[in-house]
Amino acid sequence: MSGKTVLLDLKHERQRKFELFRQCLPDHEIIDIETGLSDAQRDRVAYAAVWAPEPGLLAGLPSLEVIFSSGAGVDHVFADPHLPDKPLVRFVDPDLTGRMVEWVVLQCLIHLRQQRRYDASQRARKWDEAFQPAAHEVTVGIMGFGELGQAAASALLPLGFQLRGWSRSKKVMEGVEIFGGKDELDGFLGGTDFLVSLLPYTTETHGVLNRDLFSKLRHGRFDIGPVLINAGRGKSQVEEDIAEALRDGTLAGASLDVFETEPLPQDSALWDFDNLIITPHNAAVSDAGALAHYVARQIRNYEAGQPLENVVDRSRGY
Ligand code: NDP
Ligand code: OXD
Repeated sequence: MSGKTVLLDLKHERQRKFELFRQCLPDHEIIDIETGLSDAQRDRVAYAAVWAPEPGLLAGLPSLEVIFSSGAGVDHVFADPHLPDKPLVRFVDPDLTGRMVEWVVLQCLIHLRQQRRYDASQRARKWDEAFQPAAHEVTVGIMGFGELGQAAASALLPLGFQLRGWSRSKKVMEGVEIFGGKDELDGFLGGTDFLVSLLPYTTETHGVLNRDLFSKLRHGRFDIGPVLINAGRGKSQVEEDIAEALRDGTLAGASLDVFETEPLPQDSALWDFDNLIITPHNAAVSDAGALAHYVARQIRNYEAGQPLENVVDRSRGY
């Protein structure tokens, strides 16, 4: 074995991921943190592929050159207060993007077509004809208009939804009304019926999905809105506010894939709402094969002297 050492600290399917990394990088030494790390191995780790590394683990690797996040988000890596100043590469991949698009489109359609209501009516053997707006009458506003937000918009547009996107810097996409920065947030919210959040978690996005923000969404047009759909990060939402907003009608419905505390505690009030759809932070899982191929490709390019892709800008925090 001539190549450098790759340390894996990944959640789920560890053995499968270990085998896939070995297949994709046959010349490199692959070590899974679970099987233990000798001092000699620790000294030669050049690359680490991690989800939420133990604080201090990465700082204790003297030969570390590059850190790979196994997710698109990097907040769980930044949670390490001793994170060494090495390039941090996030996971940007068509498989992951496709999964997120599936989830967002599904949630928008469930709320548009009032599926939860019809499920309940069916259980009650009730013929329940409700007023049904069409997609073109509903505006989906996407907060966090990056890789995933733009891909979701591209899939929602052909269904007829009206689309708007909000991000820090203004983007350009045909058919999408674009908003940027704090100054344009209220304008963005005021015309939004379904709010989709695909924001990363940073100090700036902490708790942004709160009561005050929900009250600024467009109200009074249809019974089906406004709706909150969040697959960004749980700590960007205030769950007490979501529960209260669902109770008093400030929100007509919600779909949440991410939570302040994961797994969502048994005693959370969120479990009890009929029009709140809960999924267990699996809107877009990182496929083991896609991840191994992605990291291997980046390592091969890096070792051939080419620049790394999708390196996180630490000053932005995402
Ligand atoms: P990107 O970095 O491509 O996009 C992030 C977007 O958020 C950008 O448009 C960025 O603005 C915007 N943004 C960041 N901070 C702010 C802010 N303070 N105010 C306004 N806009 C802001 O990331 P991805 O699209 O690849 O991923 C987004 C997030 O999705 C991840 O960070 C992760 O948390 C979550 N995720 C969840 C998964 C799940 O299964 N639930 C799976 C994968 C990802 P700008 O364009 O100007 O930089
Ligand atoms: C991610 C995630 O960030 O799965 O990729 O949440």
